[in-house]
Amino acid sequence: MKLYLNGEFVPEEDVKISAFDHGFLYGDGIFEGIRAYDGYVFKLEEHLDRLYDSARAIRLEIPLSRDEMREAILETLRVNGLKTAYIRPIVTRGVGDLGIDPRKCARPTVLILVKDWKTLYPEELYEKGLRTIVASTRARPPESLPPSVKSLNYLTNIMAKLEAIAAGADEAIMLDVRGFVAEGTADNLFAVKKGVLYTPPVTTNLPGITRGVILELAREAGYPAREEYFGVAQLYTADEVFLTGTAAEVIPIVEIDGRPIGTGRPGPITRDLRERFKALTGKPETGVPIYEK
Ligand code: PXG
Repeated sequence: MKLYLNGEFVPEEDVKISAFDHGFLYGDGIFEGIRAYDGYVFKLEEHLDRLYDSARAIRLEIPLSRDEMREAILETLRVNGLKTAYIRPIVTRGVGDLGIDPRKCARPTVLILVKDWKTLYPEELYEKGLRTIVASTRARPPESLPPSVKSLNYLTNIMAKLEAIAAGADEAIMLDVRGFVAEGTADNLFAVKKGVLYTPPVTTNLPGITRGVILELAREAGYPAREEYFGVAQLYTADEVFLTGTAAEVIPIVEIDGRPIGTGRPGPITRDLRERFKALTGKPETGVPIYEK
């Protein structure tokens, strides 16, 4: 693959990032995780909105206009002849000095990474569902870095993931500092009880693009959906629980802390929403075309 690096297309093995880049030294930067399906970049405008909002929140000026960024993403896909792919634009504070002072960084680094990924997880995982634990590591409170900033700092989430790995589970569920359910380590969370969907407000988690699509699909399908805080007990006693994210799409959770959720098998509403989600991808109505039609 050729990657976009500061305006040029560079073979991935030749991409060089400075050891003094503050993205590397301090995780000072932001990113997006986007997918293209069958020639259309899914919800590209929503991802661009979030990228530019993340940048603004950390006072990082992306050296490309939004139109230039959109074009750079599409051109990176074209240069590699990709129609179905995973796309990761990354913008760091840039090359600076030792010491965190961002004023030493003259120009942000822009890297657009693409990968030829058709399916990220084996179908079997969706059929079986995930076994999870509730992590003791709490999600970062909005009083420090707001969770809406998709920053290069994932250590809190990685700590939770390590707990899941140590417990022999597939994934961790994170609580906020008050003990309410927040999200997965790289996905938003939904619970279903008596036909109603519940997901925490985005004050404690990333405003996921997939989360937004699922809320819309739920309304269309006639499932009432509520954005409210709930605790671990509501999670244990839910009929269904699932995660949503660009990489995983919609994935069922069948076990939490050794307790089966509902029947212990992926539930009908999770399945229905997954099908409805899949039907939306690769369409001009939900994506930006990579190639002229
Ligand atoms: N919460 C967090 C903390 C995330 O990092 C989501 C929710 C889901 O958002 P979207 O917009 O994707 O529906 C994310 C997603 C990956 C990967 O490649 C994905 C994310 C972060 C790191 C890795 O699986 N972000």
